[in-house]
Amino acid sequence: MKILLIDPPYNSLRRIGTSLNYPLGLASIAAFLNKHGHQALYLSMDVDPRLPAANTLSYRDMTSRDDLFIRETGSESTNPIWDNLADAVKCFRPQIVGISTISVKIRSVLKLSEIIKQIDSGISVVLGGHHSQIFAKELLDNASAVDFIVMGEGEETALELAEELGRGSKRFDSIRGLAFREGSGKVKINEARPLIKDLDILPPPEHCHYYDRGRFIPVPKISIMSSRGCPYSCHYCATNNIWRMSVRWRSPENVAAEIKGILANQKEKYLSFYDDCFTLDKAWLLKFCEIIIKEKIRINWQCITSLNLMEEEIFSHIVKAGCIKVNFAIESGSQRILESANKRIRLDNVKKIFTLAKKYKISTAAYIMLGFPGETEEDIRLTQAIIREVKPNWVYCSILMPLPGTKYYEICLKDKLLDPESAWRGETLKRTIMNFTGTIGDQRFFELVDETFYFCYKINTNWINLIKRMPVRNYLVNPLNILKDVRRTFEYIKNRQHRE
Ligand code: B12
Ligand code: SF4
Repeated sequence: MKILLIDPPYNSLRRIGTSLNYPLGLASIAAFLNKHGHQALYLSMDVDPRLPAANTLSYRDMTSRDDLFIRETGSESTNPIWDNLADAVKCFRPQIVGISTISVKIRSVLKLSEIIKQIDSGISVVLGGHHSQIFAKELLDNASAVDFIVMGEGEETALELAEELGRGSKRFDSIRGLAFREGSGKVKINEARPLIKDLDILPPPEHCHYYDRGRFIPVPKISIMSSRGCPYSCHYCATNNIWRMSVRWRSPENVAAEIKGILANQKEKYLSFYDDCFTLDKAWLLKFCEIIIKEKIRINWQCITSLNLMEEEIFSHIVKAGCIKVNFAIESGSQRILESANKRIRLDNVKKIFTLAKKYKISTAAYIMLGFPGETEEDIRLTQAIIREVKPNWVYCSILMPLPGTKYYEICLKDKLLDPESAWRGETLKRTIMNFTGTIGDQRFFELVDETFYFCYKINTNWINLIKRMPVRNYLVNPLNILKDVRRTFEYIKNRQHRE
């Protein structure tokens, strides 16, 4: 079967720049389908590095870009992005189109599904990923352009569905992890599919993108994942809706083999590990570092982890294995807020870990978040204070979104802050910055958001940090990054003058 897998547009419709990140879920499904004789490609519709980056924008800018997203996903939109999709479908002529659904993109997903059906009603439209698995019934009841929903981990279910559609026998009842409409129109959600026991059975993600190379010159950031899942359950996080709290690791040898394959085929020598907690299993990590060092695999990389999963021994190993940046989720400088969010870190550890990172010359990024239920202005000041104290090289600030399937979503529903009826079609999350604190008035909250965004830019655009960014940007291998960064620096300066 010919299958087109789509990462739908969101930032590109908001005119916000995103560099090409391989969509690992779609690339993994494509690899699995192709390994079994199908012809699958993916199309990244959310990538345009020419547009301004989100972290150069103010609250007001963000809000106007949300309006743009709402308009461009409406029925009147004539955005060329939809024509590009139509061209791809007419040219590739897939029998199945699979679309990935994170909640903020669901308006795009629904529009894409309709466009596809208008082009050819015989194409099967399949959704998968976070949002569609939570709202499978509502979507199949209301969106006639959607035929199937793959619940949870997608590779095996997608393959069985493609085989069944290929046979034309329409016996979907026995496909575990599938939701669909029966002949009577009634929605049927089949028994859940167990998670894949051994991740090494999956082929490495296949980067087979179908996009118009003429529109821009993408320099892909290479993403990689060595595990699926996280043992924690922070109240704002949706990861375990798919991974169900179990953590599975690929073998270190299998990950090293993927890296060798990347090095053989790509110019890029910098990897981003997107594992939820890359340093969770110390024995695994030390073995992985040992292989990278022993086999002289020359690669630089970054990872994301939790502060309570770091110690000096880990720093000393990862640095030798090429790690040059670690992203830490601090989230809040208020221990009370961390506890209320079920975030298992102790702030007294933060300073120690950042000092160790400096000792091992590893760049650091800190994720922070504003807008926790119950958060006060004082808590936000504590978050700014901890960042001032530990001085990361980057700070990424986001505003809490009550994502479906999380504890905060339940709380917001209970407090009638969200409308359960319209959540399936993305009405509840169509704005990036909303105030769910319940303690700070809207106007003050948005002022604090703006102030903190600006506080972050100042750190991110500090000259010393720009210089420290150089190894991560890998200028020797990707000279185009120099142009991109010069342009971005001008954007920062322009915004800064405008805001000061
Ligand atoms: C890497 C990542 C990013 C990268 C994206 C890079 C990229 N394009 O790959 C960046 C940093 C840009 C990012 C941004 C955001 N992200 Co993000 N991200 C992740 C992360 C850590 C890994 C994603 C991944 O590759 N997973 C690995 C693959 C194998 O899993 P998967 O994508 O879920 O796919 C599997 C199944 O879901 C299913 N499946 C998925 N799609 C489809 C489609 C079909 C047709 C089928 C059959 C099956 C299927 O099968 C796949 C294979 O088993 C996840 C958390 C996580 N651990 O998954 C959060 C996550 C997906 N992100 C999330 C969010 C909220 C965001 C932002 C909205 C944050 C923000 N406020 O700005 C933005 C959106 C920006 C955008 N334009 O997309 C949420 C989504 C929850 C939700 N309900 O929507 C998650 C779960 C994080 C969380 N902790 O809650 N993100
Ligand atoms: S925020 Fe991080 S640590 Fe918390 S549940 Fe999500 S992935 Fe796990």
